Amino acid sequence: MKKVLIAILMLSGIAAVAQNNFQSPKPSKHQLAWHETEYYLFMHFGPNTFTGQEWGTGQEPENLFNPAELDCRQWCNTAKAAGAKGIIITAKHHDGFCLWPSNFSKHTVRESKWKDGKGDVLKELSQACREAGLKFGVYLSPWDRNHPDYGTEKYNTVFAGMMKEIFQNYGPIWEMWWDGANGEGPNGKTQDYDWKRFENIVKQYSPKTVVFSDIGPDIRWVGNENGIAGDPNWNFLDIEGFKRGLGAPPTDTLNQGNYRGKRWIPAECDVSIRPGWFWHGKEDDKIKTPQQLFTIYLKSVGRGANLLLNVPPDRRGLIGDKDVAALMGFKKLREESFENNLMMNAKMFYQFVPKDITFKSVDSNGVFGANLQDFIVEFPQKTKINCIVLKEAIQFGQTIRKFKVVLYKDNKTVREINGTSVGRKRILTFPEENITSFRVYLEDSKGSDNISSVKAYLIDDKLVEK
Ligand code: FUL
Repeated sequence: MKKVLIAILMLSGIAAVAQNNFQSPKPSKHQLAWHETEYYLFMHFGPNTFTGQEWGTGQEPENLFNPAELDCRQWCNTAKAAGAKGIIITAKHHDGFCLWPSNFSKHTVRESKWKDGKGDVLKELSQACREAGLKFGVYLSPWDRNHPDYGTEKYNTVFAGMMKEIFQNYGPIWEMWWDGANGEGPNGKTQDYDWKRFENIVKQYSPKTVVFSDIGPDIRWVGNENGIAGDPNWNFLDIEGFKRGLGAPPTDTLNQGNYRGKRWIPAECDVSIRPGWFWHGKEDDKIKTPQQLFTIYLKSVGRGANLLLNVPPDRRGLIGDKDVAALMGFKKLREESFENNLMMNAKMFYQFVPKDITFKSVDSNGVFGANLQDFIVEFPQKTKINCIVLKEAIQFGQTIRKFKVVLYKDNKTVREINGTSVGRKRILTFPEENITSFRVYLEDSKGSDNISSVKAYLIDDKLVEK
């Protein structure tokens, strides 16, 4: 019954709007689940935490690493309370130091005096994440400034072996992060990575893991480290002829994706809560404010991407109070902004043929699962709004290319907003208007496009992007 209804809606939609002939790629099951995680934390932690550097040379003595109060439960409690869905940890940064006692390296926690060489950050964090119901992800830098085999074919076996250890001993691994930075190793040589082999290891040992890199295969870098997705932001990328690292697509392509790209490789926005990726005491007073984080949220999640926010543990092995306070303030702003959906008392009308202005009321609570391409929302009385949140049913692909929102006050247009991509979530903000109704319609459609949800809010004026 429901299927028939949707089919009728889809057919009617074809007549209503201009058509494009784009056959959208679709997300895999694991990518779709990844989209729903929306916001999660990054943690840069290692010798740099103790030296004050951002890129360690790989020559740092292992004993430097000694986080005497390390408590991964505190990290997880913080992430949970912040509303983040998971944690991705730098298991090995460019300095080559492994936060687990890898059999493929002599530069690890085992060689440090921390817990007399018996400590294992990946073990503690993977367990704490499991207990807290958080996803657990691993950043593993291919570039290694310490490993003696770096720059030779042997290093590919080292990297593959490290991945296997991680999958087998600390899984399930939700996301694997391959950094694109790639310089010289300790002997001045660069490495020719065997990416095919690395990809096969994921397929063989952890097929549910989603892999991030400049070119996926599952998730792409957004092209900047400011947490800002493109507008538009297409979930597609063409990767033929491109490589990870130096051969990556141009950053503006990564930022916006390819309009008619052949693969579903959505963007993840990585950004740090502090100027640096690692904890540095001198940056304790440079932590982003809740309001700055909210603006980043609007420009990442609000443009259909995911937000990976870096919150680095300090030398004690704890997340500092000031970072925690900023995270909680950010959570509060999200809650306050989106707790009161003004659509709850509104009436929805949809129309399929623009010339035939006969509307039918379909729903009164403003949230719906049907395919919609053109509809009007009517409030019972004048209502102040400055934010509309649209969602596209991305399990069927991303086909909305162009849309328009028109705000009316007593049948007079007071504002028009033109948009392009919607994707998983599109948060539109605009100066506050006191309106009686608004219309949303797609101007370039394949007929199977669908907005799966619409919500309207009045958020704090200070937070609105004008
Ligand atoms: C970059 C690295 O060089 C930075 O140190 C940091 O890890 C960032 C997330 O990725 O490529």
